[in-house]
Amino acid sequence: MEWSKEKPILVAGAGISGTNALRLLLQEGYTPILYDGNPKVNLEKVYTALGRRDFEVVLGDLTDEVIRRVQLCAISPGIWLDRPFVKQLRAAGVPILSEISLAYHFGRGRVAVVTGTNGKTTTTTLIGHIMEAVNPETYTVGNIGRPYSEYATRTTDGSMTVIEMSSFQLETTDDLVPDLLVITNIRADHLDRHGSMENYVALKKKLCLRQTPEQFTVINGDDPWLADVPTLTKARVLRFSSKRELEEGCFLRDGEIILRMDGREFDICHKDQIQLLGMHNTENIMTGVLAAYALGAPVDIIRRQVLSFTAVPHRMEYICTRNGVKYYNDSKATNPDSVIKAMEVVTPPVVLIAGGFDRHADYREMVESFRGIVRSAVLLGTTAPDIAEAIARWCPLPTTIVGTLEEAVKLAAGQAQEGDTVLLSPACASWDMYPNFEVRGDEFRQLALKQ
Ligand code: UMA
Ligand code: ADP
Repeated sequence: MEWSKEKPILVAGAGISGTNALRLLLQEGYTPILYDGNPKVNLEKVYTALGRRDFEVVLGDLTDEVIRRVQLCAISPGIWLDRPFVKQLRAAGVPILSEISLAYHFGRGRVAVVTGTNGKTTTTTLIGHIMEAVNPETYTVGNIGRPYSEYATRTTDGSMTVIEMSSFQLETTDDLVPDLLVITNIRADHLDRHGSMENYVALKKKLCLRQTPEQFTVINGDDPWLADVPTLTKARVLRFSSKRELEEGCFLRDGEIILRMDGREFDICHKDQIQLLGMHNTENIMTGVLAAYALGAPVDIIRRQVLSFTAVPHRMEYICTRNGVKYYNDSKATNPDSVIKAMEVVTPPVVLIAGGFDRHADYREMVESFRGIVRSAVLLGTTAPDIAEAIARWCPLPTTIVGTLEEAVKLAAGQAQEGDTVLLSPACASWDMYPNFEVRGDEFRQLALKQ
């Protein structure tokens, strides 16, 4: 589809997606209008990032006059599609596309998309880490915190773009057909926004529907939610499994990560040689191995890059040891399932700091995983009372509710005994108290270092 350079393009959201979408459109000679629902949004930040202020800005409510003028809207992922202005744009026939779709319009070269509920960032980063060693023109972008729009015009026919995509971004991405799609796993998440598990699962799978036979979809072969993927896509489906040997794909044999493809078998390394903790990370490594192989990476480079790959910040990130107590930052654990994973790898006893933005999750399974591991819990944020109630009901242990992360770390440091671990693994998004999980994790890191 051709877009007019004269008719305005609405960029909704003045965060990092919107700012970079705006930059891209201005660079390419289009006429963007920046819109943000928050009348007090910090525009200076946008102006400084772009080094210019010669574009129209609308804050607060979007008027009919603006709606009539625009040809399309590039929307930031944090904006829910049930917002009145989105409905008004749709009623006026204005196409709504994600910032990812906008960038894809300008991007070139091959594209790999990584989605799924958990492990997206780790897997995306690993695929990027392997592919960089094969092709210096590799870009790792998307929900990982680096908007695709910032890099799209740097890509060439020879480049490789690895995009982490959230369900929010997938909602308004219809035109992107990835050369390789990864779906790491599916668990209930973001159901407040997507309404039902069916809607959420359909979003995670939607990009495989238009793939062609020379393309690839990599899936978790043990995930029942993904069992129908081969019937949905024409792409070649590759599986990984941490539970059983596969005829083709990537799996574990006596702790060795085995890649079995095209009639050959490669021993990548032993799982204990990986510098990341836990079976879920072994799965992430297997996903990355399979994806990189499908993208044409030689096995010796895959092996070398897997062995040199280290933890991503905010994901079971070791911070320091103070008075014999180890501090770990798992701020990116924004749902109960991620906390269960943390319980599998952490060294007990644990003083757990949890709680945050309310997405009406069910905490029962999570608090049951605390048994024998968590010494005490320090809770904060909107969900603190709900988690406290779940603990009292399913796994009684000393629990305190506090108002700030500073109080939480101080209290946790006081409760921890030598040899314990203080772990921030919130089970919730940060948005009730912080702009994002990185700010929350960075604050935790600072506080831990002060103990
Ligand atoms: N806004 C409105 N109206 C609304 C909601 C928001 O105008 O109804 C405005 C806000 O006032 C604000 C702007 O939109 O100025 C923020 O946009 P945004 O929330 O989309 O944030 P960005 O800074 O653009 O960051 C987004 C992703 N954020 C979300 O999906 C909430 C980042 O993922 C992503 O890294 C970034 O784009 C680059 O692609 C964060 C995230 O939490 C890390 N993702 C979720 C997750 O991983 O679970 C999905
Ligand atoms: P995402 O980007 O999908 O949120 P990350 O790679 O950032 O995933 O990891 C976030 C958290 O999710 C980790 O701290 C860990 O607790 C959990 N996690 C990571 N990989 C997996 C996996 N393969 N299966 C289940 N949980 C995982």
